[in-house]
Amino acid sequence: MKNKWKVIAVAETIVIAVVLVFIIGFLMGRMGKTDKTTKNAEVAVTESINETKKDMPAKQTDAAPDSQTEESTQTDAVKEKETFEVKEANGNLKLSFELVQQWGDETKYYYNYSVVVENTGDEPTEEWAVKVPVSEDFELSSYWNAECVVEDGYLYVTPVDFNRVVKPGEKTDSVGIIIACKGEASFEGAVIGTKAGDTGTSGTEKSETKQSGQNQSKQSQTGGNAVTTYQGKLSVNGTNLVDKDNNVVQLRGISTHGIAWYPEYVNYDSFKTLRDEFGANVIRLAMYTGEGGGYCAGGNQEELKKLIDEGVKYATDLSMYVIIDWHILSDNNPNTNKDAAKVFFEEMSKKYGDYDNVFYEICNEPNGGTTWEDVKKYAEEIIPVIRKNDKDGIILVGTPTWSQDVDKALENPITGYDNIMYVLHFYAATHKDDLRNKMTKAIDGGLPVFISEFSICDASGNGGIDYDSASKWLDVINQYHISYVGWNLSNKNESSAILKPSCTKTSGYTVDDLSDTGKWLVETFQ
Ligand code: IDC
Repeated sequence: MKNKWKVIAVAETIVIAVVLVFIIGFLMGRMGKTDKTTKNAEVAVTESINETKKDMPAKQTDAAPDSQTEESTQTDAVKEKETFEVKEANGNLKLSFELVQQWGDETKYYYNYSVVVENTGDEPTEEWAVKVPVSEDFELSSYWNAECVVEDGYLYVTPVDFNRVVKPGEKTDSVGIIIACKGEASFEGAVIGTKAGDTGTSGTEKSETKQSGQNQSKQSQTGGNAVTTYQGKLSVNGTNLVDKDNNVVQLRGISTHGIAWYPEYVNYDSFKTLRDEFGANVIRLAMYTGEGGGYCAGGNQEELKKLIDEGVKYATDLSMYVIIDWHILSDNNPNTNKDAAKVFFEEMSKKYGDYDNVFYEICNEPNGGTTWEDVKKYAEEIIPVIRKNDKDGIILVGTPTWSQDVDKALENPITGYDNIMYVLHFYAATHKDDLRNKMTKAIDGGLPVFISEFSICDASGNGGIDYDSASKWLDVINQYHISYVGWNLSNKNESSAILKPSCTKTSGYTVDDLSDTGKWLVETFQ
């Protein structure tokens, strides 16, 4: 019996062993098969990459060597870099596009490039912006570590926070783009500029860009992003402010308080801080005419003009736009001090007729029953005075009811002159849908509108902030690329002042020094 059980036990062990061998064999077979399939897939990928590479235009990375193993294909593609270099701009910025990888078929090629901005100078670069003319079939597939937008035939690359400052000898950190196009990727004509006002002349490419004619701005362009760096001389095209290549430009900045009352903020470092720390590209120099201490109300005219001259100089040195604001208010009607205005603007335009960055705002806020016809009559006397010396500088014309009645200007605009814009002012806690709609209707009707003053509190310049209304205004402003200037640069104890009352600095402001209005405002510049 004992032996019988032994035999059965041995037989059982054999059966189990056979079954196990079978199972293991089966599994091994499966694994081998899987392995083979993967290998085939890899070969297919490799072939398709090699195939693609063979079809690539000559300028692109050469086909991988035939001997290349499957495993190394992708990595080698990464290693092979083709670099498009843009000549140095601004004396210290070098831009290059380094090919990281490419793939695609006959219909479309994808290219992954690193966008490398290198600072070869001694000063940190505080801002940079890249602009590349692109072909019609160009598509931006994805991007990272920078903001990218394609508009009117150009790809714009601007830094996100951690890439804004490029220290001497350093490069941007991992900015990447994936683009798609039908044939060869090209960065011909790419330019790099800085917020400091370098317009990015990078050798011959710039003039090619200009002649390409790809970038005609539409009459009333909305959506997308406008250029917000310094772009040299501007003009009015349809309802837009544009640069010499017809790119739509949006100015974003801050108005001084009355310079008679707060002259201390008109200094180089102050404007530099607004530009570098907060991203402003325009400063408005508000010179009250009617209020006590104002230009036509007992103010020291020579002192006030000296302040304007200094302000213009600082802004110019900093490549910022600057608005000379004849700040009528309690004097209601611009015709009240028309003669003084003529003399003033004659003098200003003589001095600044050749400047690219100076705007003339000829009447801040007509009010007190002043009609558009009154304003127009005044404007038609002041504009020729300016035009005698400054053929094409931008002139901002205020509108009745504290610069709200742009509809009246649309009904009967000033004719016979270029580069005229009409002013709208708003205070978000007071002015809401009605004024917003009035403004968009006027723009849609063809009126170029400039917001040379606004705040997010009520129309007294004080009171509570209405963030909800403010954000609705901002949406419309950006949609229509309207230039906007926030009231006011001072530490006065009122909600519209951008500095806290406790801040006694007159430059070097930080976010902590800003009032709630100031914080909101500079946030919109970023
Ligand atoms: C306000 C100032 C305030 C000053 C007053 C003088 O914020 O400190 O005492 O002017 O009248 C405007 C004017 C602008 C006003 C501002 C706020 O253009 O001069 O500034 N405001 O009231 N229009 C609508 C509002």
